[in-house]
Amino acid sequence: MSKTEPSSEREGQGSDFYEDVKRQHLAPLWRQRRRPTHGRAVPHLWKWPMLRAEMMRAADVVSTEDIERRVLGLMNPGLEKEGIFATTPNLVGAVQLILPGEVAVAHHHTPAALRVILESERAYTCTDGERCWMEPGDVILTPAWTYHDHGNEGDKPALWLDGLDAPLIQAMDTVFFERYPGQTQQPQQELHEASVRRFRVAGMRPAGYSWDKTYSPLTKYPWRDMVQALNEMPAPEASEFDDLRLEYFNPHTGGPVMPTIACYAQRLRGGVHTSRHRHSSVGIFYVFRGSGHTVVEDERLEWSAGDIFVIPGWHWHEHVNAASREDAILISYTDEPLLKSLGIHQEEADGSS
Ligand code: GTQ
Ligand code: FE2
Repeated sequence: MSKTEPSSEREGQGSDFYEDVKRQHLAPLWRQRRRPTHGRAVPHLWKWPMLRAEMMRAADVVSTEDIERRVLGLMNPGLEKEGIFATTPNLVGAVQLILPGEVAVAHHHTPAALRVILESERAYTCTDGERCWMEPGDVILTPAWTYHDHGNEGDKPALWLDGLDAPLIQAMDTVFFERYPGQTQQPQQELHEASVRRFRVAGMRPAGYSWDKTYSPLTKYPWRDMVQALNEMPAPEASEFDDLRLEYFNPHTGGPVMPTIACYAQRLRGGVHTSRHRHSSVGIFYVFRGSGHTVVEDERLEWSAGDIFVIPGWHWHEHVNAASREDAILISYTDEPLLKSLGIHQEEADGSS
């Protein structure tokens, strides 16, 4: 790389040149600001009582009859400054609310999404005709271009965390969006949660089953199965960086749930203090159970059930759950499969301690 200082330029040769090239929409690379591009997003924690209160206020301000989705985006303070609606450069986390009796109309779009359910009794998401009931801790997919609508048939507010790759798709100028033609809700198959039944028992699938999509054929990953799997996970499988961690995976390929987003659940046992590491993929975490803290570079994020926090890419981090405490469960999603598919995922363990 050339130096950017004016002193590096040949005496008297520069002035007209720089104006001329700019006018012709050319830019000298050697004058670009040199900066690492993994330092824009910052760690941040959103406390649940604040989030919930602001969501309920949003319900006073807008109705789902007037807006597409009642959603508050989790704006990364480092990206917000640049006017980017994002939690990390590729992903956005957002909290959504629908009230009893409300529906969020059917549509589809090129950004892919998943939902981590926070509060819900008899609310559902319908993905490409498959109605999935939402219970706290469930993970539900609405992959790129699948039609989806939400409804609440219970008598309590339904809240969930959305995770989308919208910032990435926007950066590529490839956002397409359509309402479901002619109807607010798409037709639903009579059998609810058919995909969950299809793969009910791990390691088994309907004979001759075929699937040619880029995402998981399993639309919903029930919380009960996740908790059971974490509880039964053999202790020797624990990672020094993540303690007991399971991936929600595509049973057809063994890969991540969607091409751009992977999803994990981890159990941090009482007394665990994980080793520090960093990787170029990000993490957006929902605290499903328990409390503890995560040190991200020099910030300490104190979390308890309901909170949401973000660890940006290439930030050193370690998780701590005090010995006296119950096990904590974190549900998280990440752009790791995106970076891996490009062959640029980087990770590093702390060699200094
Ligand atoms: O629920 O369909 O957070 O379309 C952002 C865009 C949620 C949704 C978001 C969406 C949705
Ligand atoms: Fe949507």
